[in-house]
Amino acid sequence: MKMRAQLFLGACALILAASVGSSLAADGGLPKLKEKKTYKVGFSQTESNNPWRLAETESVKQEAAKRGWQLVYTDAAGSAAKQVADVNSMIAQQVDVILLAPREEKPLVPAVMAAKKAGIPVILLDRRVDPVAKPGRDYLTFIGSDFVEEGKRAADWLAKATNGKATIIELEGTTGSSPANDRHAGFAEELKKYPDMKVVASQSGDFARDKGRQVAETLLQAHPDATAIYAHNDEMALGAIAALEAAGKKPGKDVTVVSIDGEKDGVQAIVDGKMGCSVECNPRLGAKAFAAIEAYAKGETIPEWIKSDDHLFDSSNAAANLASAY
Ligand code: GYE
Repeated sequence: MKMRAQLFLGACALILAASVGSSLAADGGLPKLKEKKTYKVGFSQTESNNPWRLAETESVKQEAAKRGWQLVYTDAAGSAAKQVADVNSMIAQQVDVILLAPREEKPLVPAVMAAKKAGIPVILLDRRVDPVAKPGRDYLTFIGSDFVEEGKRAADWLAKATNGKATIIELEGTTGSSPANDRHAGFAEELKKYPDMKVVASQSGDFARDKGRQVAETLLQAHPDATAIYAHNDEMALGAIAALEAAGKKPGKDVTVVSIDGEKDGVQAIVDGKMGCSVECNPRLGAKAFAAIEAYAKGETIPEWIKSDDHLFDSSNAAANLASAY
């Protein structure tokens, strides 16, 4: 009986191995990548509605052109369902590697698994997927910033600027995305150190400027006593600044605005005294991604997380950084 069960399991494993791509590792681990002169790389972008996304896409396209590698580019236009379809189409086109900027944590797990099953290594670019999928096993690595740390740095900056006293409105990023989850968690965690700082309302503005403006408008009406706004990105912070001005308040004086990214309009708002600080989140990840592909094909060990080294912009350095911002 035991023997039969073993035979059955062995046969199942064989059928499974035969049905997936030849480059899938025998141990069920990461697909391998052969060393070649050029690669066909898929890049699945999540949306293109803000300067951060455009700067990221530009850095990927530039690096592909520089190396003479083929790029298959898709834009999911803010839809997780379209993004899953985009990845499936890249699998059908037999790309060598997939760079995936996943819109949300959970809905993109099946896309990662489908690529793995097809023998195509995946690199997560700028956002993570749900931790059921593991780096080094289901995908190669995550390249991007520490979002929990970004939230903490924003909280610490605000604590200093307000002497630890603030009534805060929080504008969250895309619901279910890793930067929104982690920036919320990091900020909340750090706030425990400051008993007189309180978030009185927190709502998603989907990382978009106009949505941020609309949500800020509603929340400011409900909480006219707010003294600070924490936005998960500059686009929403700029929307909030417009909402503050429309409500007859002075951003930077009546209400302190703190944010994340460091895009050009954000840095300009700091120069203008309307935004207090923006914790940098570097979108120029293309060169790192292509270097990781090359190293992996050579058989080098790739770290599970290739972390960005991010700065912080405030009135002390904004003017000096304006020219290099995107
Ligand atoms: O902060 C935001 C963008 O995923 C880290 O997404 C990225 C975030 C970035 O739309 O502006």
